Amino acid sequence: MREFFPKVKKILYKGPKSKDPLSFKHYNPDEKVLGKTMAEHFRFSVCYWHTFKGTGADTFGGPTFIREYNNSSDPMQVAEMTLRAAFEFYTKLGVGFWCFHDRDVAPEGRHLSQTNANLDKIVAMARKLQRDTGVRCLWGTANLFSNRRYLAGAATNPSPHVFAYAAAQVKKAMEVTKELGGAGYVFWGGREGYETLLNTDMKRELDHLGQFLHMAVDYKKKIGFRGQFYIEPKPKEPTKHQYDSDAGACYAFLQKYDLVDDFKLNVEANHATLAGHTFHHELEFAAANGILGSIDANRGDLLLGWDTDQFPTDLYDTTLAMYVLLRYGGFKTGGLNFDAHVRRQSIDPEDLFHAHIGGMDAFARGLKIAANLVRDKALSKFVAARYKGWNTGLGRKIEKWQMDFKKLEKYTLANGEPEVQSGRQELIENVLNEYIK
Ligand code: XUL
Ligand code: CO
Repeated sequence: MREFFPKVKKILYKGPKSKDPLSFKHYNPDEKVLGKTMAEHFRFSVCYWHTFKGTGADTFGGPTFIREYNNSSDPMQVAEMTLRAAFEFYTKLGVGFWCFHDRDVAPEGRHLSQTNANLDKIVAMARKLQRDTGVRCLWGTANLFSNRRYLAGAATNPSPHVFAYAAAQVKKAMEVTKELGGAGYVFWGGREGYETLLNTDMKRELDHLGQFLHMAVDYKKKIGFRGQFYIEPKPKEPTKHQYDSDAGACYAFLQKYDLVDDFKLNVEANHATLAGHTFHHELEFAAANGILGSIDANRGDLLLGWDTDQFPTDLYDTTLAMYVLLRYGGFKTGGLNFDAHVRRQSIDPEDLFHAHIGGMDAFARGLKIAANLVRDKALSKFVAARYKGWNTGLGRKIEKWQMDFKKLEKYTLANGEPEVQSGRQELIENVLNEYIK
């Protein structure tokens, strides 16, 4: 079998002292942390679009990466070689999952039926590769944003014909995700938003999006696809404003359109910061409302205002993400998908390995630190102390709905001025720093 990454052997855990850049220093898949192995905690996934279809191109210049698997003028041959390279990569890296868009894996044909036939051919190959390697599909999705027809959105397009095309595409993408045993299916509203309100009927567009997602739920039931549906919040880019702007907006949308039982969120780090939130905030909001499903792991650049999708290396971010996950019981259907790409100058195939190894090690360190925080109640004891008034007396009565405004006024008149307490922010930040090692 032809190898596409001949310089790289299986990546092994060699411990923190290892000087081998192609080894894990912290991610040890079989090591147990709080009762589960690291592999079970993370359910790491590699994304197809950035890792195998990324070219290094940016707005100012064309491709910089030269890949062996791209070396053919026949798009289907490229698709087949790329798929083989991808499964070689997953196996050598030792991840259990992969994620894809329909158009990442197979090229579009002249019309939809040709496109679907291309997809079927590649999906049959992928099924076999999954069986041979044991690598599974975390989620599939449809690319409803690259083709010219989607310039004004897909489900929120002013044209019902485009809405129909998008439905046909999602129908097929769901079918192939089911065929691959996908644990989930993602809806990222790539262009579901607007460039200017001056030409936009916002209410109608939102209603159409709600209707589209209901049709997807109906079809899911019809074909017996058991994967979890996710919405992936992102506030802008490519459009000026996207309707799924953050976890809060998604939750309100799902509730309004009666979709909350059928969807969870796929929270992405760089999308959180674009929305003016921390990754921690978006995860905590989603988890607290019971809709945290999966994670797209990456990182932005504080000095740049766009979605740079860099590999995660920040230990505060990975620690706090794992701290949320641990406290809310971890992934069920979801996993940690690296929706991240190497920089334009990182042109060697080995750079793809360095990037993923770094991300996996950063999360492994984050997990261990978060487990120590949980075990020692290092942060939660401050939170518990801060809210202890709600466990007895007045607080307990309020939470049990035994009080109303009149009774609260009576209490206040009888008890005078409330005591105030320190929030201890600096102390708690110091405690967190003691754990980050
Ligand atoms: C875009 C993005 C997507 C989704 C899948 O910013 O994150 O790649 O994850 O469509
Ligand atoms: Co993403």
